[in-house]
Amino acid sequence: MQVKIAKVKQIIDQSNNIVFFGGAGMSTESGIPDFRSADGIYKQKYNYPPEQILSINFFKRHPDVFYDFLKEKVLTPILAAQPNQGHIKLAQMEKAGKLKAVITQNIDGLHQRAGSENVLQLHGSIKNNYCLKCGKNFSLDYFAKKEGTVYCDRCDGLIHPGAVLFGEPLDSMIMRKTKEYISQAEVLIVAGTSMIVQPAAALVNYYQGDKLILLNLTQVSNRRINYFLKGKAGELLSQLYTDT
Ligand code: CNA
Repeated sequence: MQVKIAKVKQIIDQSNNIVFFGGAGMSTESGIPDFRSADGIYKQKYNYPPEQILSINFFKRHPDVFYDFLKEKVLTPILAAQPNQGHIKLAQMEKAGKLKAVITQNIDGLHQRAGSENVLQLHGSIKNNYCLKCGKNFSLDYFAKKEGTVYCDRCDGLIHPGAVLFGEPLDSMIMRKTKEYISQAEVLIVAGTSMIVQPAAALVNYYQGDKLILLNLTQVSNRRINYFLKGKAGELLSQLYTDT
C-alpha cells in the first residue's frame, strides 16, 4: 500500500494536467451519506429504493414522499456539512496549476466551498431550484426553509430541486466539457464512486492515458484503472498532495 502511495504521489507530483472525477464517497468524510456503502442510503429502510424516489416520474407522482426523503436524507446532511481535507487538497492543486477541472456527480457544492473554481456538476446543484410550471428560480434558502412540498410563490407550480433526477438527461454543455477535460487529461483521479450511475460513469472511458488512479473504499469494476488505492479519498488526497 505504501509503495503504491509513493508511486501515485510521484505521478501526481510530476503532472500539471490532472483531472478529478468524483462521486458521493468524496463527501462521506464530511458526514453526507453516499448511496451504496454499508451505512449509505440504500442500506437504510424505506418503502422505495432511493433511485426510485429520486426519479422524475416518482417526483411528479408522489411529490410529498419525494420531498420528505429529499429534505431528511439529502438536504439536511448537506446543509450541515463542511468541506473535508480532500475537497481542500483538490482546491489547492487547482490553485497550484496542477488540476484542470473537478468533475463531480455530487450536488452538495462542497468543492466550490473548499475553493475549487472549475467545477463541473454533472448531476446539478442544490442551489438551482426552479418551478416546473413557470420556470422561476428559487434560492437554496427559500427551498430549504419551506416545510413539506415546495410550490412556486408565483404560479403554485411544483418546484424542481436543482439536482438532475434519475430519468432526466444531463446538461449537454457540461457533458461536452467533461468529455473534453477527461480526453485531454494526463492523469485522471477517480474517487468515491461506485461507477454504476450512467451516463456519468461511462464518461471516464473518454480517458486516453495510462494514469487512471482510483481512490475508493472498495474496488470497482472498470478495466481502465491503472492504480487503485483502497481507503478514504480525503485521507489519501492529503497524503498524495503535500506541496502547500
Ligand atoms: P455511490 O454509488 O453511493 O458510491 C459511493 C462509492 O464511494 C462506493 O464505492 C463507496 O465504497 C465509496 N466511498 C464511500 N466513502 C468513501 C470515502 N471516504 N473515500 C473513498 N471512497 C468512498 O455514489 P456515486 O457517486 O457513485 O453514485 C452516484 C450518485 C450518488 C450520484 O447521482 C450522486 O448525485 C448521488 N449522491 C450524491 C451525494 C452528494 O452530493 N454528496 C450524496 C449521496 C448520493
